[in-house]
Amino acid sequence: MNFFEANFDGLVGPTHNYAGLSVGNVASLSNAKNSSSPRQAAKQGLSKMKALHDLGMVQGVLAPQERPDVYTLRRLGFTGTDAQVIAKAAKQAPAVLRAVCSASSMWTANAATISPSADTHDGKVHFTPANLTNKFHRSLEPVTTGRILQAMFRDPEHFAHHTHLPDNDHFGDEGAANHTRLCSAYGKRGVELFVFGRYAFDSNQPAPKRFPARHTLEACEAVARLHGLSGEHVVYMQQNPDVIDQGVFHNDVIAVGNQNVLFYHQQAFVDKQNKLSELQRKFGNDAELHLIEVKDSDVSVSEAIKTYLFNTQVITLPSGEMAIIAPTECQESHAVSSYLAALVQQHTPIRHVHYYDVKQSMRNGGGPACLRLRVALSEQEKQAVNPNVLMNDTLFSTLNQWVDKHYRDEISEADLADPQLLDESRSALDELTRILGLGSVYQFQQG
Ligand code: SUG
Repeated sequence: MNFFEANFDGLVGPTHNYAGLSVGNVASLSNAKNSSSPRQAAKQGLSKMKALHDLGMVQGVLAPQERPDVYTLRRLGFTGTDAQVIAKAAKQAPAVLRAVCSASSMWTANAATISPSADTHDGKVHFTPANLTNKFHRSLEPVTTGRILQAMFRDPEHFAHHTHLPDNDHFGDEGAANHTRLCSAYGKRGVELFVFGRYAFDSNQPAPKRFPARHTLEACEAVARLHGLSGEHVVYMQQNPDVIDQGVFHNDVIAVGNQNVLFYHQQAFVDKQNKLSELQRKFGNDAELHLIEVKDSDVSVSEAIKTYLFNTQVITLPSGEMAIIAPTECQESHAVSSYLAALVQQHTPIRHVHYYDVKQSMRNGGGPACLRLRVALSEQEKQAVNPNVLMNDTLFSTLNQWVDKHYRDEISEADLADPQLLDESRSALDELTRILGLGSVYQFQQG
């Protein structure tokens, strides 16, 4: 049977803005309060999706969420009409209003953790939305994420959906940003590598001191249990607390993997040698496992954070060769672009580098890999995916026109208080659910 990896990219929502909401994420804090361009952001994202489609990849679209989230403002005691709720929040709690306006669901690497059917006990593809408890603005995402994923992957014969983990920092779960599946081929049972930042129930274990570790070991173990993974095919690795303290808030800022390649920085993990040996043993001998370690002397941790060298997508092209999909920030750095130019000449499956401009997202700490959720599928499972969410030339032009019709060119902090933004956002999303055939996934559509 034919198996491949599909990428579902987050479509940037109409309220995309820079609010400085993510402590520990250097780009988010340093661009706080700058004005943003939702239209340009959405178009940059769509161009990347189209480029991957044109490379022969299966590419899908994951819809954004309804923002501002007036339902949360109501839960927090703001009353009146929607416009009054927003006006009161703007006056009394502007920081809360900024948070409920975030378009952060665009980073779909944090939408959920997915285990393909080859790895799970019942032969279904399993989905667990991430609870994203560590950041208030992101903790608003999982319920709608779950609804959207169910509207995309409906068929219960192939797809199993779980509720997000309990909403508490003990089970802080950031989804696929901290999950990498290594395998000899997409349809063969793989090793699922779960990376966590701290132990929730053992304060004697190492943990960062400056910035939060968002994801716990206990959350990883719970997802592995829910997905029915066998312990012989799972590895848990802890992120080096020192790199979290330098701004590596997710593992996908310092490591990325695909099939038989793990590409990571020298400083990424705690107890690295032992853990990589365990990974090698569990991976088996079906294929050569390429552990590509980038040394400090080649690219420093701070350069990796600035350029997002590891927030690249490593993809397998239809030819079987691998390509790295990198942000233009990598091209602009001498150290990183020379490293990548040398890498594609070496004896590894990675043969090509392609650079794309996703600067609007990068300014909030979201590179190419943050924008995508990977789902390994068989041909039969792909047939069961809602076909309207899959990228093609027509959908690309329809979505570009949709963005032109509904999105603003620019948003500054003051615009978030404009009640008109909610109306614009709702009409955009209402039309989008028809384009993508999602049904009524948003609360405003449910009355
Ligand atoms: O969770 N930024 C996101 C970036 C997520 C990147 N995802 C991955 N690495 N997979 C975050 O920190 C910033 C929003 C603001 O400041 O306006 C933000 O939420």
